[in-house]
Amino acid sequence: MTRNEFYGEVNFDGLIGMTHNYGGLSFGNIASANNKAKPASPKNAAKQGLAKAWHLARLGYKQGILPPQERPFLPILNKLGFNGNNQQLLQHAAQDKRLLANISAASSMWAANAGTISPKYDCKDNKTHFTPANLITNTHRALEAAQTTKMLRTIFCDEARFMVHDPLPNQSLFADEGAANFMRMSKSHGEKGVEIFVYGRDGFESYSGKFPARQTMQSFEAIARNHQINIDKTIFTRQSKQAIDAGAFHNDVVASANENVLFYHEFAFENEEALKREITQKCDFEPVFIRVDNNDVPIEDAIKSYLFNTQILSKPGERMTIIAPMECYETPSVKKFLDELITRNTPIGAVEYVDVRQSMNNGGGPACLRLRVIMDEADIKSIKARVMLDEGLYSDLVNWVDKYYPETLLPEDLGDFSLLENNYAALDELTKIMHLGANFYDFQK
Ligand code: SUG
Repeated sequence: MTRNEFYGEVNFDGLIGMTHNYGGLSFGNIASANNKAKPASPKNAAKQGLAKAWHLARLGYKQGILPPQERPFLPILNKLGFNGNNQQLLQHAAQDKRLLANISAASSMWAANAGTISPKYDCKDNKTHFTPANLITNTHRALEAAQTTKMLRTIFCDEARFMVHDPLPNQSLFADEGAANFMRMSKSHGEKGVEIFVYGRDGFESYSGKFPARQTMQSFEAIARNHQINIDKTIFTRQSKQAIDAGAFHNDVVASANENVLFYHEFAFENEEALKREITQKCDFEPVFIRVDNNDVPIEDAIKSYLFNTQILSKPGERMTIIAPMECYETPSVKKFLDELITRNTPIGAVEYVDVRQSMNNGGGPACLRLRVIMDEADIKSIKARVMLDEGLYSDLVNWVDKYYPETLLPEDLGDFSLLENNYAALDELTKIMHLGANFYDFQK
């Protein structure tokens, strides 16, 4: 690799699907519960997501896009004993609004939950390993795993470079939510790193909390083994129950890492000091800990604003930039913290605010919307699908959204057969725009 070739982080954002709505489906996710049944705007949602991705691409960061899934997802209904043509199947599902909502969620937009990824620099066989998340804690999310696996294998198709595993077994012991509970620290992205797996519960214990702990220790141990990463450079640490009970259903709601920086709320981990010691011992560089005290930013403000669901981005020769949702700008304690942070002597030197409100209202911030993959130029060139965001793809996708997406959507609209037909037509066209091949979606078979 020559020095002027790119190697570093590529952010793949989930393109928001046209059934985006507020279903109130995620127990323990406060925004999802608070916005249940409010009108959503799929068109605005998709455009906000694309605008965020395009903004980052224009700032000079490598940016990719991941296609949405087909929803409402009818194939599951056959397995549940319903019969008939598509229209009849949808009518059956519409008899039970809860079932309809679960098979209709556009939740694959939150690409941080697509899977856990170990960059090749950490893996024995020098391949980048992916484990798609089984997402079994929530029905609407568990439906994503099969298509996510297919999508990752379609995009990261070069088997000499990428290894896409099957999701872990669908058992509570192996409950897995992917990169939302994973952090990696390294001197720079394109070097060996320390992988930090943050679990919410030990799957063999009985867990009782106000809200579910979605990730088990056993799932992450299995992933670390499958990815063949060096155990001396691996850390397993427990998310605090206090954080989960406050609404941090994923670790990326209270902590985030980028290269040598760990940015976290003081209540994020069960044992902060032990974690810091282990990081210091396992990193072959000086880690920087940016701890946010509850006195400065109460955990409720952190969760409401998604201060830690910001994207911390690196560019060679520059201080890091934080991409924060507008809600951080509007939450006084958080705005004050960020204003001060960039004046302090830390690697973070700038903040940019983006509007992803439609997603935020379902508990998905800027960092939830993206899957981080460390790649070099040759890895990127090996991708055959048209997923790397440039001006041409951005404008094709915006036009596509304008052509098909509804302005507003309520949960009760999901049973409308014309919405399903429109979605199939849209996704059919999308597979051509993004060069995803024939039969990418079940309905195309
Ligand atoms: O799994 N919300 C998602 C939000 C995921 C956020 N991702 C990360 N933190 N990385 C979830 O709870 C709500 C859907 C609804 O209620 O309609 C939802 O699935």
